[in-house]
Amino acid sequence: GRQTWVYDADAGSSEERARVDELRSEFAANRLLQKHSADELLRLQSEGNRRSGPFPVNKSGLAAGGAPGAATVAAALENGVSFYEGLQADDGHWPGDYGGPMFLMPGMIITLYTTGVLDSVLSPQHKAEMVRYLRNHQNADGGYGLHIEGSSTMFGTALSYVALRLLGQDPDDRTLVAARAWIHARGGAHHITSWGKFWLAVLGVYSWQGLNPMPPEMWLLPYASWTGIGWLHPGRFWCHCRMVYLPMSYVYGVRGTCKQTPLTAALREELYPLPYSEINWNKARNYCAPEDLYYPHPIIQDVLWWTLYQAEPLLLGSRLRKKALAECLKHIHYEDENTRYVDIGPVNKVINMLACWFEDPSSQAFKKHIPRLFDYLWVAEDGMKMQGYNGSQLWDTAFAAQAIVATGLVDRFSECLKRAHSYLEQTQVVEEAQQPLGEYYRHISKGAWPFSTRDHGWPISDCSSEGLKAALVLAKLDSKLVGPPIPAERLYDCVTVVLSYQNGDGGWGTYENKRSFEMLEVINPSETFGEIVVDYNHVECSSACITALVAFKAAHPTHRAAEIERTLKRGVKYLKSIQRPDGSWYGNWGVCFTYGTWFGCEALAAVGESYASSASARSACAFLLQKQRSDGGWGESYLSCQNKVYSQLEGETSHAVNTAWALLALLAVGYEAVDCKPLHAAARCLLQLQQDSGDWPQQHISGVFNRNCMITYANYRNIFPIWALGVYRSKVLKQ
Ligand code: LAN
Repeated sequence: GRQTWVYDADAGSSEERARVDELRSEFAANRLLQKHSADELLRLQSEGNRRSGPFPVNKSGLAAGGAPGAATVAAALENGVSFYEGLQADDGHWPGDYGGPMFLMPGMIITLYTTGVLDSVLSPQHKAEMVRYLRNHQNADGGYGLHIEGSSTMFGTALSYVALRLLGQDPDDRTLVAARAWIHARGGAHHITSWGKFWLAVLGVYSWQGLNPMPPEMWLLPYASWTGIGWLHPGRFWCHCRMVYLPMSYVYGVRGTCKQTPLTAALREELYPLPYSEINWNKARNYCAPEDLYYPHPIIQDVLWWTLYQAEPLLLGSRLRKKALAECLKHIHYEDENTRYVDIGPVNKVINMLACWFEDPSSQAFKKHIPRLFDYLWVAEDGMKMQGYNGSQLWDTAFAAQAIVATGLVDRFSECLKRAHSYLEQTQVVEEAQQPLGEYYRHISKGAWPFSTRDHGWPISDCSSEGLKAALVLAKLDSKLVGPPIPAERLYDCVTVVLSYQNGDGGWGTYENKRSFEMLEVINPSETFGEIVVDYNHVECSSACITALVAFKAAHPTHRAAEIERTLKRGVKYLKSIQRPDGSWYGNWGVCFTYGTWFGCEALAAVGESYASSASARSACAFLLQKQRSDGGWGESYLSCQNKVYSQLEGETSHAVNTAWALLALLAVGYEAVDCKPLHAAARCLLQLQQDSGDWPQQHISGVFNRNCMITYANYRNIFPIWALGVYRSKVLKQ
């Protein structure tokens, strides 16, 4: 599943190279347009694709009411899967763009610059593609968002500015002049969020005095809850929060700083409208540009950080500090070794690397980090970006396999399914992380599926569940066609993991059980991310685990039957308890109510509830139908995620992925028994949006994390329309 990019000047034919250039310029030209008119972009994109489409589908008659012709749907599916099969890698997964956040690549570039390896690690082509990306994603006002679709923030702008400068761009360049003006108009780069302050301090263009403390000593607190203070132990944090603050507190604890260079000296002047020496660092600790503020610090934080700020001079260089730093390093090395230096995510990946270098610049650990940086890079028509993970390989493959099976075209696409099956088999985690797990605050992993690759290996509740469902669905098919099933013992291990993830209240979180309580969110200092301190329950994770256990029970009715039964009862009760009064579920990891409601409906359906039998299903349908648009589709804006209120996409065109989720949800609870008209309209909308190549257009961003940051799931545009049309064909057209 590993994806890396190497530049090859001779790759492809001259026509292909010309086409690549054409796509890039099209993207760059449309970029600003997109900011103003998404519909226009879509039109251009589909025109571009139409030109090269090999399988024109007859779309006549689609505009009329009623069911689309069975032959049209069949052709669209054949075409859609055939195109998508062409994107599959030899090892069976589907590579895809997992970019979106704008704050990741600058951290990597600052790390490479600080450790002195920027020029030896990144080729000139890597750098050129990164610059292309940063130019493409500048907003019309000169700033940069937190993510590619967001309005400008200080976090995005100051870090992108620094990245462009470290990549060799001139301060008089138009892009940089505009970005600098944006920064200065808002007081200067010291108004950046706390994570931004950290990166600027590492680079030596911001004072460590201007940071709220991140004392590594927190790792020396007792863990036990009866001590009271134990509730604050990082071992209880959501793993992503814990793993980011771990190396951050190490680097903070040693004040790891880049040596001064002419470039960093210049940046000290460029980033602020006032002289560097006149900045009041103590005050700057709590500055945050209003554009960036999503979760303002509660007063209790200001008190806490003030107290720790007073204590910091005593701790710096003390014996206690030494002990705390050693404890941090122990956990950093454990994480590196257990993920083969991929690390859990893009943020701790580069800060761990930095910590290893500050510990010992000639260490093996630092060297081992380098090749794994490339796992996070992705090049597309908009240039090179750092992704939100080392890819979404397993997640996409598990969905894709389920989607393709749902089309009924198993014989036709058996080779494709066989490869996907093999990827599932090879990616299941078969060994525990190094023992003792408890000492490293790790949950069990044996039997789980990760989000990306086996090398990464962190277990996740819903990835395990989707992996399990895909494995079960493939195991039902002829193994001569789709390859041998994964042995039952390994599925049992997965069930153990899925069961272990259920929390006391019946719900499921992401990587671990809930180890503390919601109120601890008051110490979330990140300003721009919501709900990072606790591993909360989610409708997606809960639904995925419920549906997986139901599927497993059907295939293996005697294995842990009573336990599974009890788990399901509690799970469904929990799920209903978080359904909103309007019938929807809030989606945490996709946009947004359409995504959450799809998961909610699938879980209801799995335990036998339908429109006819369940009030919960009826209100979910009512919610969805009320949001259906005049073109028959759904189009939800990412603003739903941050505001937690349903928000329609602007423009007339619906979103293929939202439409597919809504259609799948309605079909799951049997809405076809009530009224087929809205379902026909949704199917027509998906057919209408499909390009002649069989692809669907890449529309607005579909993924999200921590309420406020969006993330691209490029594979969704193929997987979900295929899946929804497949189920539509079998349930409604009865084909
Ligand atoms: C992911 C990616 C996968 C995602 C799903 C499996 C889809 C979801 O159902 C559960 C949550 C999970 C595992 C998830 C959590 C947050 C992640 C890890 C990410 C969105 C990928 C990147 C993001 C991570 C937190 C980014 C770094 C930023 C921080 C605030 C630490």
